[in-house]
Amino acid sequence: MANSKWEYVKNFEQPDNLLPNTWIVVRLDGRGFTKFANKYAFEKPNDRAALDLMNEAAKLVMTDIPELIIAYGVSDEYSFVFHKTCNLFERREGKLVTTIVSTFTSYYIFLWSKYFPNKPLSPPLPSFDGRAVCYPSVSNLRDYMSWRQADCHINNLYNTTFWALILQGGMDNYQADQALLGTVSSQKNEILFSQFGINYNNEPEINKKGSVIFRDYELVEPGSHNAAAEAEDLAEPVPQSKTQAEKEKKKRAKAKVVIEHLDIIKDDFWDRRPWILSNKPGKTPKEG
Ligand code: DGT
Ligand code: MG
Ligand code: MG
Repeated sequence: MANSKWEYVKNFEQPDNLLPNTWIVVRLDGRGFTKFANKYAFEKPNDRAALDLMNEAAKLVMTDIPELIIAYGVSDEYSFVFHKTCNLFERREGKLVTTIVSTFTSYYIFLWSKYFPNKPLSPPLPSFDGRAVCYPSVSNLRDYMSWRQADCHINNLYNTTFWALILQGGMDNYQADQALLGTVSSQKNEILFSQFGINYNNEPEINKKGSVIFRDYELVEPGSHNAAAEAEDLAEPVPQSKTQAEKEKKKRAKAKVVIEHLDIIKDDFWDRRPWILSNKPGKTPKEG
Protein backbone atom coordinates (compact mmCIF):
# COMPACT_ATOMS: atom_id res chain seq x y z
CA MET A 1 0.00 0.00 0.00
CA ALA A 2 1.31 3.41 -0.93
CA ASN A 3 1.68 5.51 2.15
CA SER A 4 1.85 9.25 2.10
CA LYS A 5 5.21 10.80 2.79
CA TRP A 6 3.72 12.29 5.93
CA GLU A 7 2.62 9.10 7.48
CA TYR A 8 5.91 8.57 9.33
CA VAL A 9 4.67 11.08 11.94
CA LYS A 10 2.53 8.27 13.33
CA ASN A 11 5.76 6.83 14.77
CA PHE A 12 5.90 9.72 17.21
CA GLU A 13 2.85 8.41 19.03
CA GLN A 14 3.82 6.75 22.27
CA PRO A 15 2.16 3.62 23.63
CA ASP A 16 0.31 4.28 26.88
CA ASN A 17 -1.20 0.91 27.71
CA LEU A 18 -1.66 0.59 31.46
CA LEU A 19 -0.06 -2.25 33.37
CA PRO A 20 -1.99 -5.50 32.82
CA ASN A 21 -3.77 -7.29 35.63
CA THR A 22 -4.16 -4.20 37.81
CA TRP A 23 -7.23 -2.32 39.00
CA ILE A 24 -7.54 0.90 37.04
CA VAL A 25 -8.94 3.89 38.89
CA VAL A 26 -9.84 6.97 36.85
CA ARG A 27 -10.48 9.97 39.08
CA LEU A 28 -11.92 13.16 37.72
CA ASP A 29 -12.14 16.44 39.58
CA GLY A 30 -13.91 19.72 38.83
CA ARG A 31 -11.60 22.43 37.61
CA GLY A 32 -11.71 25.53 39.78
CA PHE A 33 -14.90 24.46 41.53
CA THR A 34 -14.27 26.79 44.47
CA LYS A 35 -14.96 29.64 42.07
CA PHE A 36 -17.62 27.71 40.17
CA ALA A 37 -19.55 26.95 43.40
CA ASN A 38 -19.49 30.64 44.30
CA LYS A 39 -20.62 31.72 40.87
CA TYR A 40 -23.75 29.56 41.09
CA ALA A 41 -24.21 30.17 44.83
CA PHE A 42 -23.96 26.51 45.83
CA GLU A 43 -25.16 26.01 49.38
CA LYS A 44 -22.34 25.70 51.87
CA PRO A 45 -20.84 23.32 52.66
CA ASN A 46 -23.02 20.85 50.71
CA ASP A 47 -25.40 21.73 47.93
CA ARG A 48 -27.79 18.84 47.44
CA ALA A 49 -28.62 19.72 43.83
CA ALA A 50 -24.91 19.96 42.94
CA LEU A 51 -24.23 16.55 44.51
CA ASP A 52 -27.26 14.98 42.85
CA LEU A 53 -26.08 16.34 39.51
CA MET A 54 -22.60 14.84 40.00
CA ASN A 55 -24.25 11.55 40.97
CA GLU A 56 -26.59 11.34 38.00
CA ALA A 57 -23.79 12.19 35.56
CA ALA A 58 -21.63 9.47 37.16
CA LYS A 59 -24.47 6.95 37.08
CA LEU A 60 -24.90 7.54 33.35
CA VAL A 61 -21.15 7.05 32.83
CA MET A 62 -21.43 3.70 34.69
CA THR A 63 -24.39 2.76 32.52
CA ASP A 64 -22.66 3.75 29.28
CA ILE A 65 -19.43 1.95 30.15
CA PRO A 66 -20.37 -1.53 31.43
CA GLU A 67 -16.71 -2.38 32.02
CA LEU A 68 -16.81 -0.12 35.10
CA ILE A 69 -17.39 -2.05 38.31
CA ILE A 70 -17.86 0.71 40.88
CA ALA A 71 -17.63 4.47 41.27
CA TYR A 72 -17.23 6.67 44.32
CA GLY A 73 -17.89 10.40 44.47
CA VAL A 74 -17.61 13.27 46.90
CA SER A 75 -17.54 17.06 46.44
CA ASP A 76 -16.41 17.81 42.86
CA GLU A 77 -14.64 14.48 42.30
CA TYR A 78 -15.55 11.00 41.11
CA SER A 79 -13.45 7.83 40.98
CA PHE A 80 -14.34 5.13 38.45
CA VAL A 81 -12.89 1.64 38.71
CA PHE A 82 -12.20 -0.85 35.93
CA HIS A 83 -11.82 -4.49 36.84
CA LYS A 84 -8.24 -5.74 36.67
CA THR A 85 -9.11 -8.05 33.78
CA CYS A 86 -10.67 -5.24 31.76
CA ASN A 87 -9.22 -4.84 28.30
CA LEU A 88 -11.25 -1.88 27.06
CA PHE A 89 -9.24 0.17 24.50
CA GLU A 90 -6.34 -2.25 25.06
CA ARG A 91 -6.08 -0.43 28.45
CA ARG A 92 -4.76 2.68 26.75
CA GLU A 93 -4.59 5.35 29.42
CA GLY A 94 -5.36 8.29 27.17
CA LYS A 95 -8.45 6.68 25.72
CA LEU A 96 -9.77 5.49 29.09
CA VAL A 97 -9.28 8.81 30.88
CA THR A 98 -10.53 11.05 28.08
CA THR A 99 -13.59 8.89 27.42
CA ILE A 100 -14.63 8.93 31.07
CA VAL A 101 -13.94 12.61 31.57
CA SER A 102 -15.67 13.77 28.40
CA THR A 103 -18.67 11.47 28.88
CA PHE A 104 -19.05 12.73 32.44
CA THR A 105 -18.66 16.38 31.43
CA SER A 106 -21.23 16.03 28.63
CA TYR A 107 -23.79 14.59 31.01
CA TYR A 108 -22.99 17.18 33.68
CA ILE A 109 -23.73 20.00 31.27
CA PHE A 110 -26.68 18.18 29.67
CA LEU A 111 -28.31 17.66 33.09
CA TRP A 112 -27.45 21.04 34.57
CA SER A 113 -30.82 22.68 33.86
CA LYS A 114 -32.68 19.78 35.49
CA TYR A 115 -30.95 20.51 38.82
CA PHE A 116 -30.55 24.27 38.45
CA PRO A 117 -33.55 25.35 36.39
CA ASN A 118 -33.18 28.97 37.47
CA LYS A 119 -29.43 29.25 36.98
CA PRO A 120 -28.53 29.01 33.30
CA LEU A 121 -24.91 28.05 32.63
CA SER A 122 -22.61 30.62 31.12
CA PRO A 123 -18.90 30.49 30.22
CA PRO A 124 -16.52 29.56 31.67
CA LEU A 125 -18.38 26.23 31.51
CA PRO A 126 -17.67 23.46 34.01
CA SER A 127 -14.77 21.20 33.09
CA PHE A 128 -13.02 18.29 34.76
CA ASP A 129 -9.48 16.97 34.81
CA GLY A 130 -8.72 13.27 35.05
CA ARG A 131 -5.98 10.81 35.86
CA ALA A 132 -5.56 7.06 35.95
CA VAL A 133 -3.81 5.08 38.66
CA CYS A 134 -3.22 1.31 38.65
CA TYR A 135 -3.52 -0.67 41.86
CA PRO A 136 -2.01 -4.16 41.86
CA SER A 137 -4.04 -5.79 44.64
CA VAL A 138 -7.56 -5.79 46.05
CA SER A 139 -6.22 -4.43 49.31
CA ASN A 140 -4.55 -1.52 47.49
CA LEU A 141 -7.81 -0.82 45.66
CA ARG A 142 -9.84 -1.00 48.86
CA ASP A 143 -7.33 1.26 50.62
CA TYR A 144 -7.75 3.73 47.78
CA MET A 145 -11.55 3.69 48.19
CA SER A 146 -11.18 3.94 51.98
CA TRP A 147 -8.83 6.89 51.56
CA ARG A 148 -11.38 8.80 49.51
CA GLN A 149 -14.21 8.02 51.94
CA ALA A 150 -12.10 8.93 54.97
CA ASP A 151 -11.24 12.19 53.21
CA CYS A 152 -14.95 12.80 52.69
CA HIS A 153 -15.64 12.31 56.39
CA ILE A 154 -12.75 14.50 57.58
CA ASN A 155 -13.60 17.32 55.18
CA ASN A 156 -17.32 17.14 55.85
CA LEU A 157 -16.92 17.26 59.62
CA TYR A 158 -14.56 20.20 59.26
CA ASN A 159 -16.77 22.04 56.76
CA THR A 160 -19.98 21.41 58.70
CA THR A 161 -18.41 22.85 61.85
CA PHE A 162 -16.70 25.69 59.97
CA TRP A 163 -19.95 26.83 58.32
CA ALA A 164 -21.97 26.43 61.52
CA LEU A 165 -19.51 28.79 63.26
CA ILE A 166 -19.96 31.31 60.44
CA LEU A 167 -23.61 31.00 59.46
CA GLN A 168 -25.04 30.34 62.93
CA GLY A 169 -22.21 31.53 65.17
CA GLY A 170 -21.62 34.84 63.41
CA MET A 171 -17.86 34.32 63.03
CA ASP A 172 -15.90 35.41 59.97
CA ASN A 173 -13.78 32.93 57.99
CA TYR A 174 -10.62 33.77 59.91
CA GLN A 175 -12.24 33.37 63.32
CA ALA A 176 -13.81 30.06 62.32
CA ASP A 177 -10.45 28.81 61.04
CA GLN A 178 -8.80 29.82 64.30
CA ALA A 179 -11.53 28.20 66.39
CA LEU A 180 -10.94 24.88 64.61
CA LEU A 181 -7.16 25.01 64.53
CA GLY A 182 -5.72 21.83 66.06
CA THR A 183 -9.11 20.38 67.00
CA VAL A 184 -9.71 16.64 66.70
CA SER A 185 -12.96 15.01 65.53
CA SER A 186 -14.48 14.68 69.00
CA GLN A 187 -13.96 18.39 69.65
CA LYS A 188 -15.67 19.33 66.39
CA ASN A 189 -18.57 17.05 67.28
CA GLU A 190 -18.71 18.76 70.65
CA ILE A 191 -18.72 22.29 69.17
CA LEU A 192 -21.54 21.28 66.81
CA PHE A 193 -23.59 19.77 69.60
CA SER A 194 -23.02 22.18 72.48
CA GLN A 195 -23.04 25.43 70.50
CA PHE A 196 -25.51 24.67 67.71
CA GLY A 197 -27.49 21.65 68.87
CA ILE A 198 -26.32 19.72 65.81
CA ASN A 199 -25.76 15.98 66.24
CA TYR A 200 -23.26 15.17 63.50
CA ASN A 201 -24.54 11.59 63.36
CA ASN A 202 -27.87 12.91 62.11
CA GLU A 203 -26.34 14.77 59.17
CA PRO A 204 -27.39 13.35 55.76
CA GLU A 205 -25.55 10.16 54.79
CA ILE A 206 -24.72 11.62 51.37
CA ASN A 207 -22.65 14.32 53.10
CA LYS A 208 -20.99 12.04 55.64
CA LYS A 209 -20.24 9.08 53.40
CA GLY A 210 -20.22 10.37 49.83
CA SER A 211 -21.84 8.33 47.07
CA VAL A 212 -21.09 4.88 45.74
CA ILE A 213 -22.47 3.58 42.45
CA PHE A 214 -22.57 -0.04 41.40
CA ARG A 215 -24.70 -2.62 39.63
CA ASP A 216 -27.17 -4.13 42.04
CA TYR A 217 -27.88 -7.83 42.44
CA GLU A 218 -29.20 -9.91 45.31
CA LEU A 219 -27.06 -9.44 48.42
CA VAL A 220 -25.25 -12.58 49.61
CA GLU A 221 -24.60 -13.78 53.13
CA PRO A 222 -21.28 -12.38 54.32
CA GLY A 223 -18.70 -15.17 54.35
CA SER A 224 -20.33 -17.27 51.63
CA HIS A 225 -18.13 -15.86 48.85
CA ASN A 226 -14.56 -14.75 48.82
CA ALA A 227 -14.56 -12.37 45.90
CA ALA A 228 -11.31 -10.72 46.90
CA ALA A 229 -9.41 -14.00 46.89
CA GLU A 230 -11.13 -15.01 43.68
CA ALA A 231 -10.13 -11.76 42.02
CA GLU A 232 -6.53 -12.07 43.23
CA ASP A 233 -6.33 -15.53 41.71
CA LEU A 234 -7.16 -14.25 38.26
CA ALA A 235 -3.55 -13.95 37.14
CA GLU A 236 -4.92 -13.38 33.68
CA PRO A 237 -8.41 -13.21 32.27
CA VAL A 238 -9.98 -16.64 32.34
CA PRO A 239 -10.85 -17.53 28.75
CA GLN A 240 -14.61 -17.49 28.47
CA SER A 241 -16.80 -19.09 25.87
CA LYS A 242 -18.54 -16.57 23.64
CA THR A 243 -21.96 -17.63 24.86
CA GLN A 244 -20.90 -17.30 28.50
CA ALA A 245 -19.50 -13.84 27.84
CA GLU A 246 -22.67 -12.84 26.02
CA LYS A 247 -24.81 -14.12 28.87
CA GLU A 248 -22.86 -12.10 31.42
CA LYS A 249 -22.99 -9.04 29.22
CA LYS A 250 -26.77 -9.28 29.00
CA LYS A 251 -27.10 -9.73 32.75
CA ARG A 252 -24.85 -6.75 33.36
CA ALA A 253 -26.85 -4.61 30.94
CA LYS A 254 -30.08 -5.59 32.70
CA ALA A 255 -28.78 -4.91 36.20
CA LYS A 256 -29.96 -1.77 37.91
CA VAL A 257 -27.25 0.80 38.53
CA VAL A 258 -27.78 2.25 42.00
CA ILE A 259 -26.46 5.22 43.94
CA GLU A 260 -25.99 4.55 47.66
CA HIS A 261 -24.33 6.29 50.59
CA LEU A 262 -22.79 3.31 52.33
CA ASP A 263 -19.67 2.58 54.33
CA ILE A 264 -17.16 1.18 51.83
CA ILE A 265 -14.30 1.05 54.35
CA LYS A 266 -15.64 -1.94 56.31
CA ASP A 267 -15.61 -5.47 54.83
CA ASP A 268 -19.38 -5.83 54.92
CA PHE A 269 -20.04 -3.75 51.81
CA TRP A 270 -17.68 -5.91 49.72
CA ASP A 271 -18.54 -9.24 51.34
CA ARG A 272 -22.22 -8.85 50.59
CA ARG A 273 -21.58 -7.78 46.98
CA PRO A 274 -19.00 -10.24 45.68
CA TRP A 275 -19.88 -9.40 42.06
CA ILE A 276 -18.08 -6.07 42.31
CA LEU A 277 -14.64 -7.61 42.75
CA SER A 278 -15.27 -10.90 40.95
CA ASN A 279 -16.92 -9.16 37.99
CA LYS A 280 -19.33 -12.08 37.72
CA PRO A 281 -22.90 -10.78 37.65
CA GLY A 282 -24.93 -11.86 40.66
CA LYS A 283 -28.56 -12.90 40.91
CA THR A 284 -31.03 -10.40 39.53
CA PRO A 285 -33.37 -9.44 42.37
CA LYS A 286 -36.96 -10.51 41.92
CA GLU A 287 -39.30 -7.69 41.03
CA GLY A 288 -41.61 -7.06 43.91
P1 DGT B 1 -8.89 22.40 41.34
O1 DGT B 1 -9.58 21.09 41.56
O2 DGT B 1 -7.46 22.34 41.71
O3 DGT B 1 -9.11 22.97 39.98
O4 DGT B 1 -9.54 23.47 42.38
P2 DGT B 1 -10.95 23.42 43.08
O5 DGT B 1 -11.32 24.84 43.37
O6 DGT B 1 -11.95 22.64 42.28
O7 DGT B 1 -10.66 22.70 44.48
P3 DGT B 1 -10.93 21.23 45.00
O8 DGT B 1 -11.28 20.27 43.92
O9 DGT B 1 -9.78 20.86 45.87
O10 DGT B 1 -12.16 21.42 45.98
C1 DGT B 1 -13.48 21.41 45.56
C2 DGT B 1 -14.09 22.77 45.76
O11 DGT B 1 -15.44 22.73 45.29
C3 DGT B 1 -14.14 23.23 47.21
O12 DGT B 1 -13.62 24.53 47.29
C4 DGT B 1 -15.59 23.26 47.56
C5 DGT B 1 -16.30 23.28 46.23
N1 DGT B 1 -17.52 22.50 46.34
C6 DGT B 1 -17.72 21.21 45.96
N2 DGT B 1 -18.96 20.81 46.28
C7 DGT B 1 -19.57 21.87 46.87
C8 DGT B 1 -20.86 22.10 47.41
O13 DGT B 1 -21.74 21.22 47.43
N3 DGT B 1 -21.12 23.33 47.94
C9 DGT B 1 -20.17 24.32 47.93
N4 DGT B 1 -20.49 25.49 48.46
N5 DGT B 1 -18.95 24.14 47.44
C10 DGT B 1 -18.65 22.93 46.90
MG1 MG C 1 -11.68 20.61 41.91
MG1 MG D 1 -11.96 18.24 44.44
